[in-house]
Amino acid sequence: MVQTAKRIFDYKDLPYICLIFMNTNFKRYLVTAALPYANGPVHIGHLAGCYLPADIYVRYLKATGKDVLYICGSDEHGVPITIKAKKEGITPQQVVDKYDGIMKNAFKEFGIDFTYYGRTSSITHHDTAQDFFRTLFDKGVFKEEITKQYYDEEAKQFLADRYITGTCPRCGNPNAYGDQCEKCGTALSPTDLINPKSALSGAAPVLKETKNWFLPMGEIQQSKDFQNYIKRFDDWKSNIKGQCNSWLTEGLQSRAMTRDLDWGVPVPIEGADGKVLYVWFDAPIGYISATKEYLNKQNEADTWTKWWQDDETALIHFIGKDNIVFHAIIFPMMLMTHGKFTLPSNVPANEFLNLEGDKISTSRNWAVWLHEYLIDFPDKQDELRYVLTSIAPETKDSEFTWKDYQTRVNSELVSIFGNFVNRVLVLSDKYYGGLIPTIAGELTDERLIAARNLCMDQVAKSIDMMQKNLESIKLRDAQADFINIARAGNKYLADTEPWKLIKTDEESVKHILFDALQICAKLAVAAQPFLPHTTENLLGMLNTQDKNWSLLQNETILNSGHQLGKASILYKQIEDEDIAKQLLRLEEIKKANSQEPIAKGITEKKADITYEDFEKLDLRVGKVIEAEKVPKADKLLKLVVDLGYEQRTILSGIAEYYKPEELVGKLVTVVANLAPKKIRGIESQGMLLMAGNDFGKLYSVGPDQEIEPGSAVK
Ligand code: B3M
Ligand code: ZN
Repeated sequence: MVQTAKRIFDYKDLPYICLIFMNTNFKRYLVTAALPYANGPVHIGHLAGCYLPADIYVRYLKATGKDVLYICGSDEHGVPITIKAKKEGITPQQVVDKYDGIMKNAFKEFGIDFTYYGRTSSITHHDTAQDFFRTLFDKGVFKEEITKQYYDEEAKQFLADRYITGTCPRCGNPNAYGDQCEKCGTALSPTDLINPKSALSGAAPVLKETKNWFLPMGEIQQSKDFQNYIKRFDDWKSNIKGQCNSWLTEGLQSRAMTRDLDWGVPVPIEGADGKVLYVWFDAPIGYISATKEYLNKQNEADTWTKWWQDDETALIHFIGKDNIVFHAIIFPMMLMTHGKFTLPSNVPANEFLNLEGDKISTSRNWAVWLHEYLIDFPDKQDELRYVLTSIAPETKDSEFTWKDYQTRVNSELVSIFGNFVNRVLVLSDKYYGGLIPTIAGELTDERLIAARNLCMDQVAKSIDMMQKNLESIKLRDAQADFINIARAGNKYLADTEPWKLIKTDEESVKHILFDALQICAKLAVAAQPFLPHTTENLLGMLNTQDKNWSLLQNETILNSGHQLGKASILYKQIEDEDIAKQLLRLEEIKKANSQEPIAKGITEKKADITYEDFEKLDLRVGKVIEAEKVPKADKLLKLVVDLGYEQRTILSGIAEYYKPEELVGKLVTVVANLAPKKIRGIESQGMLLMAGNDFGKLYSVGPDQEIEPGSAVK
């Protein structure tokens, strides 16, 4: 009997069941957005992925009077930073100092209203991350393991996966990374690579034993605490649930929480010299350290536990889909094994945003950068917020195109929202000198009553739906509901035509404009999560400050006799030229990219030949003594090559890769017995051997020592 009861209802489940049940009734909300790597500027994909949705949600919570912290910061560790430093020829510290400021500023410009934006290079963070590690270490959570890792003997360094390149065993791409082949998408480990090479020195790395500390994820997966925790997934978006469940079904593997690197938070235990915490161990702890830092500055240092270690806090992580496993599984395991922490109540992850038919890519510069957008559209932050929310990749990847941006701004923000507000304010100014009209009694005309009822009904329904969608973090739908409020207002005006009615029925016009002004006031309130700059503008035009969310339930927000402010245009049209300019920019980037090798791979293998086949070739060392461009042939150079026993004229298709003067004096390899061939009227008497794939640069192949021209190559 007891057994049966236990199976149906376990008391230990109680807190989790209640959490789901009370999802909207937490005492406080700790909202985080993924800490971006401080290794580059911010683009629209970042914004749409998590910073904007989290901001909308936070602004909504705040408007409803909730106790909220919105925490973010720069992720300043990990290989992405050291790679960038190497590329720019500066130190990792210089990289993070440079980009931390740039990122912070871009977020601010777009109204991303973090309560606090921290940095993982801060002392508080180092201390917090080290304490966290030590606690887990002391509790015996980690498993010590000795594994073999690639080591660069020249650079005297263990190599992170990204620092090893080699040939992909699957597709033959010679530039695959130690963690992934970007050509065929296969996930790899460094030892899978054929002919591995160190990206630091170019040397072949050797395998060397090293000790690291692993989080035994497979074991933790079996624990009662974890099994209880994952019940929460049922309430989460299906893309997250799906990804997590597939990881869990496969069974989780232990993962090293320390790395042999010199950039990061040093591992705070003995025998760990030269090792740092795995960036995915320290980065999420960044949320905790940023919270602490913020509260320290508020002189409330000891209240951080209230935010992190109290079950009445809703911990909500906004992230992009590539970060799901870290936030939904690994970080919760860390929090859980530490023992005191509250676990995430939701992890709303977005899918990816593409740009004009292609994946956004920093390395290919295929992006709309926020700092560049601001140069071309200096006062159109809300327009971008609006479009990115309209196309938010909430359930699947979505696409930003400039044409669509123009259409959405012009036909929704300008024609519906902006136009409605403008008509109402201009008419009120014209008829009532900018005062909210005083109305007596009710409308009497049946037609007007019907139009009014329809409008009021739609406004109320849209507000109701918007609220529900905001609660369940369906922000794209919520914003559509918001625009529907303006749409209903616009229809009311179109149905009643106050600008005509004024000639015959002044009293009814007062009613209509009174109603319309209340809708404007509601729009100002309702816009605040989505379009914060607009809310401030509109509140100014309405000459009011009050934007508390509860006003949306009031029938009247602005009373008769209230003096309105000065009307101005909320949004301007996006012109065709504006869009053409952006498209041209992308076109140029595409062109520049197509000149580089697009896909990196090796030229196909050929069938075997016999030695006799090979022996037929008369290969000789030659010395280039003259070189010039062939007129009207972009790719051809005309060379005179000395073979010792004679001079030959040879045409070679290498003009894109070599300037004529670079070749003069060079020793090359010539196929000397290739039958002569006329090209562009010139007889080419042989061929130069070149190394390269079917695309990209060609390199001439010659002896690596000075040797007589005419020497045989065999
Ligand atoms: N910096 C990865 C990223 O930017 C990583 C997120 C950390 S969140 C704790 O996608
Ligand atoms: Zn591959």
